[in-house]
Amino acid sequence: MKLLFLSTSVGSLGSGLGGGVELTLKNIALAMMHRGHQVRVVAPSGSVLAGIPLTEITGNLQIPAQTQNRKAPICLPDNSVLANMWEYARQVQNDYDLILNFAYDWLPFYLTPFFSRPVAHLVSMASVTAAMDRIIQQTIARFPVQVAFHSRAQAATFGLADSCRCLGNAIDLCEYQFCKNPTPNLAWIGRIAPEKALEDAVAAAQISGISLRIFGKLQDRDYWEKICRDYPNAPMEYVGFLPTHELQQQLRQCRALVMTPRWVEAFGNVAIEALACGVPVIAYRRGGPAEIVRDGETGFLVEPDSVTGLVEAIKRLNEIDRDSCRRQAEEEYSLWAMGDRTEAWFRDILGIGIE
Ligand code: HBI
Repeated sequence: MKLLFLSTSVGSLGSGLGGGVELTLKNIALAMMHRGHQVRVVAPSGSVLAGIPLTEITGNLQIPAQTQNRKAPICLPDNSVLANMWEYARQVQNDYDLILNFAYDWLPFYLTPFFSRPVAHLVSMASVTAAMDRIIQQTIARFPVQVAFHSRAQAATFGLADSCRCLGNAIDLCEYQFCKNPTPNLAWIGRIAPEKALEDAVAAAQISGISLRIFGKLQDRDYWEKICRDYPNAPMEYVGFLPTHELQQQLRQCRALVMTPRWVEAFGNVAIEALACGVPVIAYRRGGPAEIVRDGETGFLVEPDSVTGLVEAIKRLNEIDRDSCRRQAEEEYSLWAMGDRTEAWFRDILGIGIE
């Protein structure tokens, strides 16, 4: 197949502004190319994507949807990079079998029926604004096979859990080394912001008397400083934001990863990064992570917002076999497994069976 991927519109690829979707786009592109399909990625100028054909488009970036309130109107800046990317796609569409959109924006969904080639959408976040909810629901009603999510919990936030196609996600497993004998430390990974509820993990670490190593971008300084004031004696250490190679070197030495999302995570990439290192995951039973962790086998699922539940799970960690964590990552979250799911989706859209 000849595939055209249109990237997120909030930042150039490699800037980190695109968050998880940068990794998702790269991994799906690699998985498709490994299978002999042709891929071209269209992304904002300044993007970097080693080894993958790339067309850079100039223009002004979109406002991140999660900063908008639910009733926010649909907006595009003057000289919108998103509009310019879709004008390019319109011009070249006949050179491709399928166009795949990764942007969480109104325009690509609205344009779906205007294209002569099928436009598919991989939705990267849970419900954030009314305008996006409506256009996603309208698009899936009209093109039921062409919209996919990462998890059922994410689809459920749009009221679409029953009819949704879920792709999960994937990481390049050879970037993650397994560790059999860890230190006693716990890990927490994520943007330090209120919706990630770091304070719950800090409270659980303090009660358990186990050191918590914190990795990720310090997005909300006031929030971080409040945690430091509220838990002055907590056994915690802020390590910072590390690139994948260094992150997994630290993560794999930890006893477990603690995930405390206050909001519905569309998926939870850090959960599969931990499993790939053999690190059990203790997560609130909420959002994407609740569909990843095999409760009692590769980690524990805990009553949402219950610090006591986190503490109880931490006590039970010796029940988990670290080899089964790595095995789950290999079975479900490898590039190959994701390639199977994505290729099957594309074949369904194009109406071609297994050759
Ligand atoms: N907001 N408007 C808009 N468009 C996107 O493509 C977008 C976003 N916010 C976040 C985001 N993409 C990525 O960080 C996803 O990985 C969530």
